[in-house]
Amino acid sequence: MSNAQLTAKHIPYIQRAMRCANPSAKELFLIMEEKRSNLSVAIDVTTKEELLFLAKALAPHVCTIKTHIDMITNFDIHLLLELQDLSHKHRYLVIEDRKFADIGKTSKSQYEGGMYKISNWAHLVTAHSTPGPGVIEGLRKTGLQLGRGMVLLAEMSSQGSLATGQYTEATIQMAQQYSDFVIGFISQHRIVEEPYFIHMTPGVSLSENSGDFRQQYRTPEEAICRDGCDLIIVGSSIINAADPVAAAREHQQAGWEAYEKRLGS
Ligand code: 5BU
Repeated sequence: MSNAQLTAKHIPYIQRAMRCANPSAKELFLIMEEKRSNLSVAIDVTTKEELLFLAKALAPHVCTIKTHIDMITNFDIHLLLELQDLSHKHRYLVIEDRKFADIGKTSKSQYEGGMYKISNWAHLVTAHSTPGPGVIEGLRKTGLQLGRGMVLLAEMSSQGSLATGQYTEATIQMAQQYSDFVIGFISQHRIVEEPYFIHMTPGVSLSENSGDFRQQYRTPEEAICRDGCDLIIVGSSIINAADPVAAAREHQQAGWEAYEKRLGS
């Protein structure tokens, strides 16, 4: 296949890193290549002890750790300092799955202020595109100078999601307008061909998992080879496993094998 014919899903992560204007996007592709991991673990737990225990144990296997910091009942600043320390030591990025969805001014205040001061520690954050470009502009004002990035929700994994069709198309256009800060999408499929945009996908599991509350799952191979996504987000199948480290290793391996298969296809 000549270079001109290569679509993003056939380009190695390392080469895609070189095409990124955003430093966090570049770093993410480099970490994925270096650690041979396209696995993000969603550590959805309710105490800082559990979060740190799992972050430490799973860190060698993942390229990112995804948090819902507002689930933590005993949150304090030490949790963030330790998460940051671990991210340097084990080379992973932190995605705070905050799903900002307000006007730009409010989202900006929620991003940099309040109890969590998310912009201080999260390399990446998620946002809905429902408010229009203002939400990107608000977060970008704070995040760009810190080298942060954001990920737009273009599709969701839950059955009956309204993020389809024209909504997804409009989300793509918003991302293209601000590609210095929007590093990619949460989606269920590859939706664009620009190699610097990363497609992160939740709703992934190796086990025969039927999700609660209409969550839908498919395997790493289906997500990466069939659907063209770049990074798999796995929560309960790892963190609720009898042996979370072994489950992380299995998902890492399955995700990486699917990626190598895709490159060769
Ligand atoms: P699970 O336990 O593997 O189902 O966890 C999936 C995680 O991804 C969880 O933290 C969700 O909040 C998150 N998620 C999702 O499942 N589906 C989506 O469309 C988006 C986020 Br956006």
